[in-house]
Amino acid sequence: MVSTWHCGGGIMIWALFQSDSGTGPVLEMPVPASYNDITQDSMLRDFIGWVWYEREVQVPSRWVKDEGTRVVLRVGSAHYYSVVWVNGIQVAEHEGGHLPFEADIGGVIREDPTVPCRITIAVNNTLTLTSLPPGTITHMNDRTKYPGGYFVQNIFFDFFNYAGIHRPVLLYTTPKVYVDDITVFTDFADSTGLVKYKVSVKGASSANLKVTLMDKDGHCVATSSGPSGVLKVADVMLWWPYLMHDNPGYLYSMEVQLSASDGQSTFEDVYALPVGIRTVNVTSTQFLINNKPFYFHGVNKHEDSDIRGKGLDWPLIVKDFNLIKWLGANSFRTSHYPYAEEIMQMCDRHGIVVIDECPGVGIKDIRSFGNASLAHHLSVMDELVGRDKNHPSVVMWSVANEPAAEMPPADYYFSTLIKHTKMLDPSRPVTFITDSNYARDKGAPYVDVICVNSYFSWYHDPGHMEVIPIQLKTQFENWFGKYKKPIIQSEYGADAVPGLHSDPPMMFTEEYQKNVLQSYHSVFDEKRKQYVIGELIWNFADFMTAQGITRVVGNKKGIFTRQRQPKSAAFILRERYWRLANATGKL
Ligand code: E9O
Repeated sequence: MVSTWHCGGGIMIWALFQSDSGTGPVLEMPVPASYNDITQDSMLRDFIGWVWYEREVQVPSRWVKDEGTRVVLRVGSAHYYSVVWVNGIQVAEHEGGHLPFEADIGGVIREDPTVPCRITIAVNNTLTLTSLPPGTITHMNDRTKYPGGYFVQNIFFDFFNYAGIHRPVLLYTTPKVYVDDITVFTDFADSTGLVKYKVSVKGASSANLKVTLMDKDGHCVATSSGPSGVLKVADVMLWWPYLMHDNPGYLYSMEVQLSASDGQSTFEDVYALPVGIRTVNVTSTQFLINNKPFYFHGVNKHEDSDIRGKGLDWPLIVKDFNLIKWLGANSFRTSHYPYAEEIMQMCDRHGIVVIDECPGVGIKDIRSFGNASLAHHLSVMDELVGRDKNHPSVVMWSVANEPAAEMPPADYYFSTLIKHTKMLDPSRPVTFITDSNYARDKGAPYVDVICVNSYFSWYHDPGHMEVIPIQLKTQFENWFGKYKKPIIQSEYGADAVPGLHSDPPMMFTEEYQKNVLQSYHSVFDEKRKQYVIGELIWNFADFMTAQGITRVVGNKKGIFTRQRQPKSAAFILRERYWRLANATGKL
């Protein structure tokens, strides 16, 4: 949560130092971007370890002079572990690659107002058994095979472990006394909307707070004062998903005005939070938004593109939203880590429903179920819920993807993790995505919705599409029979190299991908009348992976290429999603 943004954004060229001693090559490096694909150097593409970013900025002199101004440095995300210095003084340290962190740097820049502000950010992308995602390092000590000091990073997920400063680095200011955080819970009764809010203030023990809720046209619809309260909205416009209503993604604006005094000076701060009024509930067979059944017909995504890697890129973001709408998709999962806040804000505005996933992907090694891993996972959920709790588009938290959920410690691990997430946010269901066996999955008892990934005729029975109807039906019946909870097919798909064709279809051709999808769809159609509440294709677009014998320059399960051009399967899905949307009808 931040107050007024004063400067920042745009592409910034930073200097990147590559070696421990700081004597390695110094490169120009754009931020935001992964550093891996920017140069022609394969060592930098596959680099594991520390890199240093550095740049000088000139901050406005009134920021330096005015002790009543709080100057904040915010890093949108840096992968994976970061240490930040300003003018050589350490101001922040953060573990985790997909969530923001900040430092109050006012004290440091005031020490010597004559020098420019030098920002240094060291980033290390090494993954360990207790990082999220986890990884291990293998040292290759056989000198007859490998050079001295040779090691490899092992990861238990397939997307490329892009590294660097992936989201904007901003400087902004607030007054010394400021709005630190806002939490809203929304509800409605008949035509009255309810916004229960809580505001936390920092920098003073008390402050006057005025809260105003404005509709889309800027008309005030409710007011309140004080750090908590309930705003009542007559003739409420609810927040509805895309394709469910003529006016999806309706947002009010909740303006919090703070005034405070420390005896000598007065402080004023203002923060405007977009608020969508909606409810989410889960029954044993349905997912309800505003008490109406919602069927997820959507995609799984990645933050991934040519050259930029995982770097935030506005043209790409807007293109992806246009493609999502073209497809008639109403939802996506942030596989397998939190996406940029800019994306979440767009989901709110466009009514795109989100399953918000933390970076708990590839928890496969039993040592990653220990106390240190769990403690870190809990704190990542603190950060994720803290960042995304007010987005109406977020309807469910996913705490992990495809963990080894059949291992004995998974029981305690997931019961603790899910309980903690529900404590942080009692208003949303919680899940994790499983690919384990229904009878042995130790985490499934704790989830609200069963989310299953399966790849029949791909990783299992490759080339045999005829098994799909039988195996998929069995999958659904087993999970529902045991748990009596609604089910989302959270991944399914097949690789297709664009331009490869064969009839009869063969693996890796566009026809094969199309036919796999269609076989799944016929079972979804049967089961969605009962308890299947969603289908998310793997994947929206092709994406880069580590090199390996199962990947031809990346994972090709996209229905769009990495450059966002449609494969044949995209047209199948488009036809289906619009049919599903039209069948339910708008409210
Ligand atoms: C996770 C996703 O990140 N699910 C994978 C996707 C894939 O295409 C990946 O990109 O590989 C599938 C899970 C694979 C299960 C493998 C089972 C192998 C049995 C022989």
